[in-house]
Amino acid sequence: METKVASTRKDLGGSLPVKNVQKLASNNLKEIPHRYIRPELNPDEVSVDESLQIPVIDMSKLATDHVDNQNEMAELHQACKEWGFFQLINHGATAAIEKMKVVVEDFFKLPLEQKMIYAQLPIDLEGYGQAFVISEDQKLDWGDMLFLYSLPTSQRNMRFWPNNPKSFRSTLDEYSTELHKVCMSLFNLMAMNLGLDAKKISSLYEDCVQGIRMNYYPPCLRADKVIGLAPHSDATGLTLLVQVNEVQGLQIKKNSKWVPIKPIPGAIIINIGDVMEILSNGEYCSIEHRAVVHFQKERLSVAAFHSPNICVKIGPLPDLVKENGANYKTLQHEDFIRLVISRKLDGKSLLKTMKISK
Ligand SMILES: O=C(O)CCC(=O)C(=O)O
Repeated sequence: METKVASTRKDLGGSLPVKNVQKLASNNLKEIPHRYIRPELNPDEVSVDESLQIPVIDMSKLATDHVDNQNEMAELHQACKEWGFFQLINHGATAAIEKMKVVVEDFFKLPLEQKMIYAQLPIDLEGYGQAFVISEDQKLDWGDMLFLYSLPTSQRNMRFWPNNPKSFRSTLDEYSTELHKVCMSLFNLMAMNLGLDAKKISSLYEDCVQGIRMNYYPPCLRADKVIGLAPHSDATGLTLLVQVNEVQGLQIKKNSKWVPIKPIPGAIIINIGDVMEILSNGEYCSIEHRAVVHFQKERLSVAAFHSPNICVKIGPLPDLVKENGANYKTLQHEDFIRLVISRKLDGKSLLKTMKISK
């Protein structure tokens, strides 16, 4: 199927340019500029229950011929329904992930002017900069990012793909392929768990849009007052997140508290996005999450977002609309993306817009 992604992507909107945070943080600031200060942050909202952790799913046990297959499939279904997040182990993408971590760290170590070669353009989300800045007085995140569309391959804009470090492009290419494979396998398993034909969901992702967001969060002396990435749910189908260094920072909302996630070395953190919640008519849940920063150490992560083909309408799958009817509206994919890009990151507000009140 031919995709229309690149031809439409440019006029879907972008983000206002803001200061580079890595540079700002390197200035030995005595005071943090007020646009980064978040008065609403409340340490009491962070869970201290160490036993509360997202489920761990073993991909090798999801193989049809594995003795634990049925159990693990049930665990996966439960994780998607109850948590919207899980850690995936034995996924087969370890080599690609390890190489990716190296080039991402090396990229963010480059001098600013070398990174700025790949800076975002005003009407485009791709490139080095920040996303979801829509007004001059909006609070800002304590972090920079490099965002690239990696799939479909025909639509890559190499203008934004760093060739420093030298192996960046080939490494990202391999990473994109390996994570896409994992994602498609998960879609097939999720479809079966939802009582659908195995290919029902993955077929919507033929020539899917994969975007890779590399996050760099500098240390901040007032880490208690700033946020690395504001609370949001992902406007995609599935996100595959890899923590690059050993510094933790991901927190997810559970029972009105922020639960700090402890990544298992080598695991991929998977989360259900808004599109998957909508397709499943609400059976699977997209969970609000945020990234906090460390007061002394930098933190890096890589998120791979997977959205259906741009020709696919975003709405509940007819097979999953039961007697109570559709719980979400159906939109053309491009209209859905426009809605996403025109907003600042704001918890689950996008899903509220899509929900049908009953
Ligand atoms: O850095 C993290 O752990 C979270 C990243 C994330 O949520 C995103 O890039 O959308």
